[in-house]
Order: sequence, then structure tokens, then C-alpha cells
Amino acid sequence: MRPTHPANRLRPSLLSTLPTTVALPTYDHAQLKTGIVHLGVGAFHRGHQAWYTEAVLNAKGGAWGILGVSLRSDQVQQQLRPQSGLYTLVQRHGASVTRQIIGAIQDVLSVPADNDLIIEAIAATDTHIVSLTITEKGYCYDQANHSLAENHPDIVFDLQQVTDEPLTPRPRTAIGFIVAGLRRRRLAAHGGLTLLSCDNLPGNGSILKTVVLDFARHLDPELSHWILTHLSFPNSVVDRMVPATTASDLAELNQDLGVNDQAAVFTETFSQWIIEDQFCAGRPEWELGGAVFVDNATPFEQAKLRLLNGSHSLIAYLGQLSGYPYVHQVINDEVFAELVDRYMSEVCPSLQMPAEFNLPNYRRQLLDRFANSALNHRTAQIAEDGSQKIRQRWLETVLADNPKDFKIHALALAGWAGFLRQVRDDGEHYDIIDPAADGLTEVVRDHQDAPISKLLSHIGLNEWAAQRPNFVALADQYFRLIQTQGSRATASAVLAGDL
Ligand code: CS2
Repeated sequence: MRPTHPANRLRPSLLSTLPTTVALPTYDHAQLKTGIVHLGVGAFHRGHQAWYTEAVLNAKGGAWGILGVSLRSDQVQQQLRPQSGLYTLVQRHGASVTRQIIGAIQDVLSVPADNDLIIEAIAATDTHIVSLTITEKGYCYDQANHSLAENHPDIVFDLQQVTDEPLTPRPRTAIGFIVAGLRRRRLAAHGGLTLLSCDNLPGNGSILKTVVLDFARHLDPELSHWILTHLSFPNSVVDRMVPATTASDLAELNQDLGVNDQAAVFTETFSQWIIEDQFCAGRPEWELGGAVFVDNATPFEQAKLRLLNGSHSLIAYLGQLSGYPYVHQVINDEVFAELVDRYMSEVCPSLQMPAEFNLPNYRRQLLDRFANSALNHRTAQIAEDGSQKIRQRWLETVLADNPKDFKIHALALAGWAGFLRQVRDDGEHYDIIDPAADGLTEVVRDHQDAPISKLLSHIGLNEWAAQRPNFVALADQYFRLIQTQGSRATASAVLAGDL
């Protein structure tokens, strides 16, 4: 066995000591120039967009290094900076494992220490793309009004900050940072750039455009006009399951590599990136890594959000209630496997895919990916932030075809409501993570018989609930059954057609 050196942080001078099976950057990492600023440099970015960029750098070089930005803490900076940005990407499916060192991320800035450097980086003349993975809630988007959530406390704070201290503001949100950076960019006459959203939202680029323009308009209508005429906001569909890295994954990897990598990410072999080709200031040839450029990403995005992410949320809530910590355990349970398949059958008629898209194949591939036991994707992680996810994952399908009953979708919604009770079917308690957690758990406590319409109202979907009274009543019925019989027995009964 190779010796482990816990103090031996992965760094450029140690690359030559790694086992020969580990793929290394083939370009000169020390000479890399920044072309992309990425906000939200978590595991997903490291496992997805940075991997595509690495493929471009390995194939033909170019000034497309990534400067990462962490808006929540300095944890990722602490992980990556001592390693000069290097980390291992591990792909696993079943027994197959491949390892690759990624060098595309040059450094990470974090708040509050690097506030001004972040704004400066967005304004820099060499920055051509600012990309984002900040999760759904990071957009501060008001879904009901299709606008910036102007009453969101962090937006109220940021509007104040950016107005009062135009040159050195200290924003809290990604949107505040972006607009502060763009204002400086315009003053410096550095030209436009592309703002590229890589989050699981319907029309993610259009949502980003809305919130950025709304924010900018508050400060200065001329800035908002400049943004409109100098920037592009392509929609993109990102797909790769990248669970949060665990301490035991790291320990095992470091044992094998003989170095101490604190920033490694572990993912599946599958990856997909479909992007609208609207880059007003140039872009890397991400197609070299397998990205696909299209005119309109909407059909692919709906398939991905409703089939993959919608199934994921269904698996997460019913899995949590049933006491399954991992996605592959839920899918190995025959009742839930059939439920997910039936869920997908409810979704498919709502999709309008191009003729060459093989939907049955896509469904089969998803079930195989969910069953990947090497991934250890936690149901608790996917269950986070449900209030931000359920509309685009479940409810838009239900609205797409009014007369149908959508039983499995009703069960999914009942599962979410059941999950908000914070009690598993076996009586165990757990905590939940959601920006609306306090209000949602209170609603479920106060309306134990029929919480669904109140829950939907609480997250701004009262009009939606009013349009589908029968669906809401069915979800309430399933919610009551989950409490008395448990989630698995309820799922069985729904599948058997008894309910
Ligand atoms: C998951 C996604 O956490 C979640 O909500 O559904 O992160 C999912 O793993 C990715 O979108 C896969 O591409």
C-alpha cells in the first residue's frame, strides 16, 4: 500500500508522484490566464463546468482559466488555495472508477474578505463569461410575479449597499455582486460579457436576465439599458449528479493517491450540458468536452427538470420518510421503483421533444443512474430547499394537462408535506433545510388534516392551488394516509389503484 501523507497537500510539484492511472493536465497550469469568473464554486461546478473547461484546456489551451467565487464561506477557498486550485475528479459507476486532476480553477475568492476583488474580477477586461451555480434560492426570483423579489431582505440590503457605496459595496447576494461588477465594468469601458446560469431553473438565463435588469433599474436606468445591449444570457441545461463529498471518500482517495487532496469531488460517469449558443464575448469550445450547443434549450430543460429532478424530489421525500438515506436504496425498493416509473409516465405527455430525442432511452438511462450504488447520493441533500424546487419539477407538468388526475404527482406533493412534519414513518425526528422552513413547518402543524393549499399559498402558489382543487384534495387525502399507514404502504395502495 502507498504511504499516506496527511500534511502532503496536493499541489503542482506533487503531480509527478501520483499513480500513473490518474490523468493529469496537459497544459501549463502555472501560465493559465483567467477568462471566466464563476459564482458558487461548490462540488457541482467542480464536477461539471470545470470538467468541460478542463477538456478544452487539455485539447487546445486558451485563456479560459476559472476564478471561483464563494459567496457563503471561505471553506472552498481553504480547500483549493493551498492546492493552487488543483483537485481530483473521481467518476464512479458500479465497480468502474476513473481519476483525473483538474487544473481549470485557478483560485477562489470569498466573502467578506475579497469583496472588492470579486467586483473587480467581474469588471476585468479579460473576463468574458460570468457563470453561476448558486442554487434556485440564490436568484431571489419572485416566481409568482416573474420579477426580482424586491422585498427579499438580502435584496433590500444589497440595493441600499450598492446605492450608498457605489465603488466599494459589500453585497450579500450574487445579483448584488454582478450588478456592482457590471457598473464598474461599464465605467471602465470594458465592454459586455456573457452571464451564464447553470442552475436547475426553467429558462435559467431568462430568469437571470430578469433579476439582473430589475436590480440595475433600481440603481440607474442607463446601467440597465447598457446591460440589455451589451450582455447575453443564454439558457443552459446542466446534468450530472455530484453529491457532497464525504470524509470517508476523501480518506480512501488520499490513501490511494498518497497525497492530501481536500477538494476532491466524486461523481457519476454520465454528464450533459446543453447550451444556447449566445455568447456575446466569445466562449471556450466546450463541445470538445461533449457539450451540445442549440438554438433553444427549453424542451431539453423541461425533460431534465421534470423527469430527472422531479423523480429525484419524489425519491428524496418518500425515501426520507421511509428511512432510506440514499437514492439507490429507494430505487432498489420495488414499490418505489414502480412509483418512479409511473411518475415518469405521467410526465412524458407534457414534453415536446425533437423527433430525434429518444425518450424511452432517456427514462431507462435515468433509472440506471439512480440505481448507481457507487454514488451514495443522500436523499436528505436532494430534499433541501423543496419550496424552491417543486413548481418547476412537479407542478408545471400538472398544469400542462388539466383534466388528468396525476395521482403520482399528488402523492409526491403529499410526500413533501409529510416530510415537512419532520417525523419519519418509524417515529424518528430530523431537521430540514429550506429558506421557508419555519413558515412551512408551522403550516403543516396548524393544518394537520389538509395542509396542501396552505403550503402552496405560503410559497406564492395560491393561484396555482386555486386552479387545481381536485388535485389538491387528492394530495391532502394521500397526506393523511401517509400519517396513518406510512409512505410505502400509501405508495403501494396508489399503485394498486385502490386510491
Ligand atoms: C438534485 C440535483 O439536489 C437536487 O435537487 O435533484 O442536484 C441533481 O442531482 C442534478 O440536477 C443532476 O443533474
